[in-house]
Amino acid sequence: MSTTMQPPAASPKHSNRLGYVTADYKGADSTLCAGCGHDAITSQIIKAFYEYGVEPYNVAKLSGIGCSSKTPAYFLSRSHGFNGVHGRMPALATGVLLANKQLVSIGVSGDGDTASIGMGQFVHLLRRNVPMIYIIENNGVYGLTKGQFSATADLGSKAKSGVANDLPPIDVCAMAIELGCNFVARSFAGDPKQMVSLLKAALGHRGTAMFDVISPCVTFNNHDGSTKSYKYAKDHEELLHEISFVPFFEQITVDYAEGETKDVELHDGSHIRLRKADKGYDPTSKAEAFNTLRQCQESNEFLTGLIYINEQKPDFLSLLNMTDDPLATLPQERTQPSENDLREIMADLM
Ligand SMILES: Cc1ncc(C[n+]2csc(CCOP(=O)(O)OP(=O)(O)O)c2C)c(N)n1
Ligand code: SF4
Repeated sequence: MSTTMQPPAASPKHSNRLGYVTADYKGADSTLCAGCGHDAITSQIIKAFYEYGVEPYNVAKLSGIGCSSKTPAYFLSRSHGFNGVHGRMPALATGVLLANKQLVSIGVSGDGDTASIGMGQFVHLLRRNVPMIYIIENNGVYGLTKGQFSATADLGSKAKSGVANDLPPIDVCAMAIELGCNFVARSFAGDPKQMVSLLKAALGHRGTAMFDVISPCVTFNNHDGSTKSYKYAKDHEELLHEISFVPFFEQITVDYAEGETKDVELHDGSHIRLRKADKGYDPTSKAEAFNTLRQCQESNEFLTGLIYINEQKPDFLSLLNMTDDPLATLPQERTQPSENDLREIMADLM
């Protein structure tokens, strides 16, 4: 991964540890509505990848269909990208990582793309623990097709037209934990500090890092009856902890009083440091994660922060016991059986 690379000899003054400037992490100009939460998320992705020091050309950006799925065009223009079919990004991401496990992979999806049309693919991505960051830009509606309710819309929440949603929501965080996902976080597009820390921690995690971000659709879902509006999110956020991220290439020092913080060491040796907000929440306990999510659902609050983490479970690529060299870099003689071997196989079948 990029983290072993040395900075170029002459780095500009404001550059990261690899010698890149923020502009190296930007993409095309956004064509989304002014004020869309998705654009705020794009800015935090740019910041997190810059601060963590990821080699831009070593990144694979993947998405499906929707306003959210357009956003990979707006960050990291020097990386690889594939905008797939609606809801089918997990299969693409799995293929990409099987071919080249050295790539840092980030998928951006919508709540419709993930929890409605793409649900079947999403659950298998989590179950397999495919090593990637998977962001759901969750606005409770299908923004691109003009604001119909998605499967994450809360019961009773209202559409712009005033119609109330009469179906219960799917909580993607609870579902992800249930399916064995080992990094489950939730944030709000209007909280850049929390988002950047969580994204950097996700970069240090090996396995699927599932990140649900409430991202208000200012055109179709930002009114009084909506539970995914900026105002509702600001008024009903239940913050689990304050978060800071300590990269592995810096010396780790503890600057909080004992008993007030929880340090979680990630696979690359970096730390995510959780400073207790109003409760001593333990993100390594599955039972606590479920209970807290359920309590928040009952009180119509939404939890933000690192909801669940487990650094022990092997990811999909380790389980497959693949070659050290990425498949994409192997010469033909290592990927294709010889003519003799093929003849023997054919003879066995006769
Ligand atoms: C197979 C298929 N069915 C339906 C559509 C129409 N469609 C395009 S985007 C979209 C919804 C996207 O919603 P979401 O994933 O929530 O993203 P948002 O636009 O809200 O960011 C739908 C239904 C499509 N493109 N392809
Ligand atoms: S329709 Fe909604 S989700 Fe799509 S760009 Fe506009 S504000 Fe964003």
